[in-house]
Amino acid sequence: MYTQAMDTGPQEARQAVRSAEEAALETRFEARIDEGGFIEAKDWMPEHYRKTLLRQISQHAHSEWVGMLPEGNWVTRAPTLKRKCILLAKVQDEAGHALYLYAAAETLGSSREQMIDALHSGRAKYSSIFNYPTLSWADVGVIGWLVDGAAIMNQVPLTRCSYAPYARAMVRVCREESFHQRQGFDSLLAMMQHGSDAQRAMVQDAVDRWWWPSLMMFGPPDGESVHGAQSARWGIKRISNDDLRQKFVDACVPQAQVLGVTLPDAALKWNEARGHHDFGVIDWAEFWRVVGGHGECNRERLAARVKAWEDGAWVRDAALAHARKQAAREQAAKDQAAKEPVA
Ligand code: FAQ
Repeated sequence: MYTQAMDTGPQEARQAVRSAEEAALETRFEARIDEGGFIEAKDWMPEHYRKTLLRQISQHAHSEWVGMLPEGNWVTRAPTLKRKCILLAKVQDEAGHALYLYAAAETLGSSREQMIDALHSGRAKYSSIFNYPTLSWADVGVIGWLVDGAAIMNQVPLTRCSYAPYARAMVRVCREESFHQRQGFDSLLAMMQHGSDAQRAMVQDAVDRWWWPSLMMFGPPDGESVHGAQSARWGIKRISNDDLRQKFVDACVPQAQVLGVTLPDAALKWNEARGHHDFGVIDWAEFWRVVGGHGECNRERLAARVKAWEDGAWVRDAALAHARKQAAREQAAKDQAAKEPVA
């Protein structure tokens, strides 16, 4: 094959040599994936692998970024100073997660501006869960318990993702998410054990509204997951959408018992033969409606993000102007030092 290519024109010959080189690189890449190794930002990778990661990591970053809004809504209305401090720290953590993830996505060749523009123009996705409203203080606890709980279930396997910058970001994110999950559970437990009947009813109402959307966070059923099989083959996703969802349901049932809340699913019951809980049918039409931009809060969430970005333009401009001045001062000092005679 190589010799045949050499017989053709110079352009085709170059292409054939390049593709022979690429084939060798691809073989090395596949071998590294097969042995469970990691790919670093500067390593060669197939274009489809790069694009898949960029899609998933930027969506993940957008989710953390938009995910600050539903809880941020309650910072000024937290019931005690302690809960307000915890909530402020949590919302700041989510901003930090978005920043690690945008930085990881940037290693794949997209700029922060391009990603933000894709989010603001509605071209990029973010998790469906953040398009539901936070109607009461109990929603904040339930987000910690269920939403952060689902996020951890999904993200712990991502600490072993084949793309090393994403895997490393996930280690820190998961540590913080597990703290978030526990603060949510603790807040709900306080209301359930020491609260009034009205507060207990408020917790149950929040659980009723957030349970099914939390199950949707894991994505469509495996049979309809467009990217699932290829991402599993590349070691990006280590556990499938349905298997993660099942693990989440199994973990939540005993936690709900400790809290004293009822999960809103009449079909939920232990299946001895499977060693798992059976659960009811998810409303996938609702999921796709929300993903498609028609959830209760899609418009409000995007408008809030765009406004924050526009309102913050002067801060970015000031930071850039400061950096430019600093660099000019450092350069002037270096130039001056170069001019001074050596003693
Ligand atoms: N919402 O073929 P698959 C958090 C899309 S962070 C919206 O199965 P894939 C922290 C999917 O993108 C929560 N869209 O896709 C926090 C694809 O569309 P595309 C976010 C969804 O990528 C807590 C199409 O459906 N976590 O909560 C959703 O293999 C509290 C077909 O789906 C992550 O992003 C959805 N729920 O698997 C913050 C984790 N599900 O791209 C604040 C990383 C699916 O072709 C407060 N991401 N889609 O246009 C992942 O693990 C994966 O991307 C999945 C989807 C599992 C989400």
